[in-house]
Amino acid sequence: MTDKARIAAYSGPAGGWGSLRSVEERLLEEHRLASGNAVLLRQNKPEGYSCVSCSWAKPAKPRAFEYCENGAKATAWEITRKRVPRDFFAQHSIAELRRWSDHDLEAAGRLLHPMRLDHAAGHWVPVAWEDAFREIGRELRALDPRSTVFYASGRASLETSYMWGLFARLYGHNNLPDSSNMCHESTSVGLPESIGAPVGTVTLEDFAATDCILAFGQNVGSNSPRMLHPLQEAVRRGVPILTFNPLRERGWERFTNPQSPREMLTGAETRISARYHQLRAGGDSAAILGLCKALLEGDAKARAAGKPAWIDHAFIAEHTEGFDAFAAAAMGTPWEVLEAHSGLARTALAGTAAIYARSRAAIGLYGMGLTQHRKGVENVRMLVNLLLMRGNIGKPGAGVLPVRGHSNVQGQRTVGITEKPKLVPLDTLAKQYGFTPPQETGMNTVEACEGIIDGRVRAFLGLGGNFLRAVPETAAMEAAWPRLRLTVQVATKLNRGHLFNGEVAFLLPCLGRIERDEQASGPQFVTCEDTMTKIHPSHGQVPPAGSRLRSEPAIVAGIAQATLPPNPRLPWAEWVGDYSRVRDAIAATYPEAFHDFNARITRERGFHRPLPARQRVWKTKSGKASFLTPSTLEEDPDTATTAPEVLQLVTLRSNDQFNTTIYGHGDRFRGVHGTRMVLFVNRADAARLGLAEGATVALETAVEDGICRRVEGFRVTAYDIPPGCCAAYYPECNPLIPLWHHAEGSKVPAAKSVPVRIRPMST
Ligand SMILES: Nc1nc2c(c(=O)[nH]1)N[C@H]1C(S)=C(S)[C@@H](COP(=O)(O)OP(=O)(O)OC[C@H]3O[C@@H](n4cnc5c(=O)[nH]c(N)nc54)[C@H](O)[C@@H]3O)O[C@H]1N2
Ligand SMILES: Nc1nc2c(c(=O)[nH]1)N[C@H]1C(S)=C(S)[C@@H](COP(=O)(O)OP(=O)(O)OC[C@H]3O[C@@H](n4cnc5c(=O)[nH]c(N)nc54)[C@H](O)[C@@H]3O)O[C@H]1N2
Ligand SMILES: [Mo]
Repeated sequence: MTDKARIAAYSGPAGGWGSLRSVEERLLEEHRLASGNAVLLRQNKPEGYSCVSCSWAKPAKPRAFEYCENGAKATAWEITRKRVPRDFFAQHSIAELRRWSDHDLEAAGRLLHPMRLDHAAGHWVPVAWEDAFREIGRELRALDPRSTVFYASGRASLETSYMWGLFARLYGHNNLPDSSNMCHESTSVGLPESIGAPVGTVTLEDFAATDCILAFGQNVGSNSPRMLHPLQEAVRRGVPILTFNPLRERGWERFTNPQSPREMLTGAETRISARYHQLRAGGDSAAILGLCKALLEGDAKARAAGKPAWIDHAFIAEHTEGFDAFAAAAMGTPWEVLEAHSGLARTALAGTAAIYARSRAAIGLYGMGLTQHRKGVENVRMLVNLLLMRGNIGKPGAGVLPVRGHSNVQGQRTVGITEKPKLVPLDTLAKQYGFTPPQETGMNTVEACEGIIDGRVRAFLGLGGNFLRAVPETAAMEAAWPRLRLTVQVATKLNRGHLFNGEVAFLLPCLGRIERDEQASGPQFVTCEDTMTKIHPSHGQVPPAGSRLRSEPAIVAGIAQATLPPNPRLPWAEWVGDYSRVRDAIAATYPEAFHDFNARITRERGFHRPLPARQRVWKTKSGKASFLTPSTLEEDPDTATTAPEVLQLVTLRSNDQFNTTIYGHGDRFRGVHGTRMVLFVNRADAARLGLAEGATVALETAVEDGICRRVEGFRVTAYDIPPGCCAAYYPECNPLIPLWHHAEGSKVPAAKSVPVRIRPMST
């Protein structure tokens, strides 16, 4: 915590002048104030680049400024003028760098030179690209492929991701965990069971046609600010937005469009949510069951009085199964139980259900507040239940909308980044490349961590990301990591994950998506899929940060060629020379989604991949959309406790970070300046537990498994958060999350409810 640390309630809206100031500060820090603004004009445009921040959809007719505060920060971060010079590591040993903060490591600038770890010297030393590839290939050939893990963070393009997954399978494994395993995997598991599709059904056009929006567990102002534009337009049409979140997030309260001169000059604000429910963390299933119960009760009354039904009975009869059991469970659960688990009053839930019952077409959107729980998969399916009750899937203006994180995280799965072989057309791959793909299910993120801790995993290759910092159980993971034989990290900037390495270790710097990528056939572009299943191109704009950087496809191909026996059906070098050849290969593997890929991406500049659920074709076992009857309303049965001093910790993102990338030490919307070591607690809990405002405390995980998990140095801050919950930032809190505390079915770490005890610290 710095001396400048200050916490004071923020009175401004999301967006507004604070947003413009924040972007300017960031451009200044990266020495990009003049040129940065010009680059930003080409963000999310057909001939421009796709934002490297979140995966929110790009409109067909972009605005002049199709970017937001945090997209601008992500751009500034990538096109920074700061560089890690060749002799940087000779001056800064691994041991020293471990004492640097996450912010300071990345602030060193762009990585420029491939590096090999010199253990004796204790630092990274430059290595030639070809020597690196040769040695990685030699190491991989000596290992059992099934003891290796190829991680991908959700930023890599469709082209790179396809090559990465293919390389893993040719080499002999499906150990392809990705950031999605910590994120929307609860969606990828839950939605297929409910509606027979792993992705959301909403398109941007639906926002223009909807007349009701239900928003669960997502922080729009910080994490997908461009969504505030369609939300603002919806509010102006009188669409009620019904929000469920333990915290009063400013983006769901009010917004001033920083790109509207009128709003900026007059200070006009749009009130976003019509109703704001501050439910208990983990209370969503109970809240949704309450809404459904209120719908059932309202429906019975309305029909008895000869009024229009509250439930779409015809849709339910024709398109769904499991309704009767679900309705019986809702009716059989007493209101007191629903109130206790959700933390919401019956009257509040009934009022919101009545608004929903009057709507014609509703969207249900959500983020990590639903997925990162022990019951994350059930939470997602419960939201679908609520939508199915009124036929809100597969009609204009309606649908389910997981708001994805990384800009191509959804697309990676589409082109084969998954540990589950059943999600990949293995027969097609076998024919296309003349090999026998591995059939065995691979490791996801949690399983890869288990394998690293128990020694089964011998090598870890990371295509971007900051695995070690993003996963739970930091202490055990950092201790186990150096026992790996081989670690390879492909990255743009230095992070803590690069300071823990195997016996043989490489750090390979790559081009970012905003940079021009010249290959043998000329300038290349890549493609990504957004959260609304739209595929679009991204063209690099600025010169590369350094002349020795290689593109991600070139690095993947380099390692693959050095590892695999030659195979004339795998033209790695030609693929690197011309990415349209990779797109041809993707089209051959996935013809339904990607037929005529190159022609369509050039001609139409983007296309939606087909989604049967949008047409009410349900690719589920029963051929119908399926109601889930919840197994329990206990949010986190594996750590349930009644001890009064235990609070449920929610781990949060600030408005000044992108995952483990910390742009600055503050969180404007929550009134935090100059620090990230803040513990938000309910005022009554603070009084009850004897915690003085501003006191410094430690957090300890309240589970009995023989491991002491503790993080120190948080400043107690009374906050508007429901009793029994507290909140602090990710990734600082990751050492507190037990590896086994994850969602049933999807294994997404349950980062939104970690039972903790608060311990005083003498300062
Ligand atoms: N600027 C910026 N943009 C980002 C990112 C970033 O770090 N910075 N990260 C990207 C990535 S990878 C992702 S996955 C997304 C993440 O975006 P979000 O899905 O918004 O994730 P979080 O910031 O973790 O916040 C989740 C929200 O859920 C609420 N919440 C917590 N627990 C519960 C609960 O039990 N129930 C309910 N209903 N709500 C709850 C929190 O108060 C918070 O508002 O954003 C993406 N975009
Ligand atoms: N406690 C807690 N833990 C969480 C979460 C939480 O809410 N709470 N959220 C989870 C979620 S939703 C996610 S998605 C994960 C995120 O996990 P990751 O995706 O693994 O982490 P990031 O912080 O996004 O990765 C940042 C690093 O990516 C590298 N990078 C950036 N751009 C590029 C590029 O173009 N190419 C390459 N090769 N590298 C690049 C940079 O070196 C940078 O340091 O964390 C998860 N962990
Ligand atoms: Mo994410």
